[in-house]
Amino acid sequence: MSGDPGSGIVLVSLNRERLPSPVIPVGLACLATALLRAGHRVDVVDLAMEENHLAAAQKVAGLSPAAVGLSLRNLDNVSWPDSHGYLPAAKEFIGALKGLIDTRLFIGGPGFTVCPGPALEYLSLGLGLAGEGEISALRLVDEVLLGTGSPAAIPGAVYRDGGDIVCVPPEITAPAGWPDDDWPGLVSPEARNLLDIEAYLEAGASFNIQTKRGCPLHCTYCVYPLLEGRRFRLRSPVSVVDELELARDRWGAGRFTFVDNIFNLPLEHAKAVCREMVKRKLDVQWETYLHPIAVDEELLGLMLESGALGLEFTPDSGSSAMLASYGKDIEVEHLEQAAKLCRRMGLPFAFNFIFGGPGETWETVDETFALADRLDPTAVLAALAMRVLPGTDLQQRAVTEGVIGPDDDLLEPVHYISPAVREGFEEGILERVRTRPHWIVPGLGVNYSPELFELARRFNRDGAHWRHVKRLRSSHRRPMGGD
Ligand code: B12
Ligand code: SF4
Repeated sequence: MSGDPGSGIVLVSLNRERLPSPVIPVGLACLATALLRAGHRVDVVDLAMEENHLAAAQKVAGLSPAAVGLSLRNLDNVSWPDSHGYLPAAKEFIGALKGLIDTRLFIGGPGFTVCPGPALEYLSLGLGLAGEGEISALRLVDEVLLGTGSPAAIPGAVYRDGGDIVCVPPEITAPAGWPDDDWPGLVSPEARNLLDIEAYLEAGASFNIQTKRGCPLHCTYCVYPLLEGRRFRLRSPVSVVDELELARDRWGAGRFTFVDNIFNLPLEHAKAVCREMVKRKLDVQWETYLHPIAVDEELLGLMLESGALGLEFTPDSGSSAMLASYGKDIEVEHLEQAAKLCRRMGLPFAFNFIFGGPGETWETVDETFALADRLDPTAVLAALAMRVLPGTDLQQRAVTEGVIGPDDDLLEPVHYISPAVREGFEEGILERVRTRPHWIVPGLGVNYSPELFELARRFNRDGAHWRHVKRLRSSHRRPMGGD
């Protein structure tokens, strides 16, 4: 073991994934904001920027931290059939780090929050924090890691008690002493400065900003409301656009993603953010996800005026029966209206579909294809099978149908595929997309590969490759995967 216990906290971003694009570790930066505001010294080691695990572990050890916070964004790529997990690499890094320092480690982040107990166990760690980091992590650092308190009093704490792992339920509260405008989601410039933003932008990342947290809807497979709560908590449009303007001025960021669960709910808040951007005449481009239920001409007009490049809808299906089965609160008519409006206003748009969830049959698959043909989006992004995640209705359904046992911890990816389409599933979808050049199927490698992303970056430095897929496909030798 080496190194004096210093007074600083080192935050480590474990994420090395570069597809569909590298992602600036904004969650870690939120945490850094809170720690810096409370007077802690904070350093960041970002594994996406490091050659290998050992070099990164040595870098952390060299900083002699008082405590090390690990940010686990992704468990796996939620993709089928080409599923791959990120936990083995994280475990390897943690093993290397433990060999170099005896400082206490704690872990958090969305990947951890989805499966806290099993992840703690698998990674052989003793302390974690599920849920939002700003408040609880600060308490964990001050009271437990640098003090003598017990994690039992800290919302979201996950710790070992004898042979058991205890999970204290997370709580959602605003940090004391923060201006209302900054909560939730603010990342201070000092915190972003700890990251190599230039390198991310150079590698094709978009600058990520949150305008709110929460989602009150109940889609059957989705963990977002479990991660962010079911109540919308809105950040002031002025604060959002201040962060955006600063990013443009300080780092030359020109392309942004609003990383809300859904940008346009509540509709008036989305419009207010756009209006603030228009008012400041920011020459920026941006992208986001929209719910088809809350799209009107005024919103699309403001989006265009403020620099939106295009928008993605996530209806998950184009079949009425499947929309109901997925708990989507959407009718086919909402998709029709949204598509019509986008086309009239000249905004590129994509639909995201998930095939194979509960109730899917080849008939409902064909209804979705027929609707997409009729509405003719710029692109379609299709996933096959649904990753079963803890705490969702889908988990219950999978237990009832015997796909998983009631005690399956779901750390290893399990994907639900409706029995009616299971046989010949990949072939059936491949056959249907073969004649549709604007369909992207990541799990089957259709119009989705590092080479294609590289091409998109080289020729169109303005964002998501789906907007260019038709053109890229025709200029690329092997556009269709899975063959
Ligand atoms: C927007 C988004 C994207 C965008 C990102 C765009 C961009 N430029 O940033 C896109 C579409 C590119 C994307 C891609 C992917 N994503 Co995504 N994404 C999200 C989403 C909706 C928001 C993420 C976000 O930025 N949140 C805002 C920040 C502030 O919150 P946060 O990261 O959770 O951080 C907070 C806490 O977690 C905590 N915290 C964070 N770190 C730490 C560390 C410590 C020590 C502590 C104590 C606390 C803590 O404090 C933070 C502040 O409160 C989430 C779902 C969700 N609602 O969280 C999924 C999510 C994070 N994505 C997920 C996945 C899997 C992926 C992909 C692998 C999917 C794929 N195959 O393409 C890729 C990976 C990309 C990559 N390079 O890593 C999963 C991860 C969990 C899992 N199931 O494994 C999620 C949760 C969705 C899901 N389906 O379950 N994603
Ligand atoms: S899929 Fe979207 S709308 Fe549905 S619960 Fe999840 S975040 Fe909310």
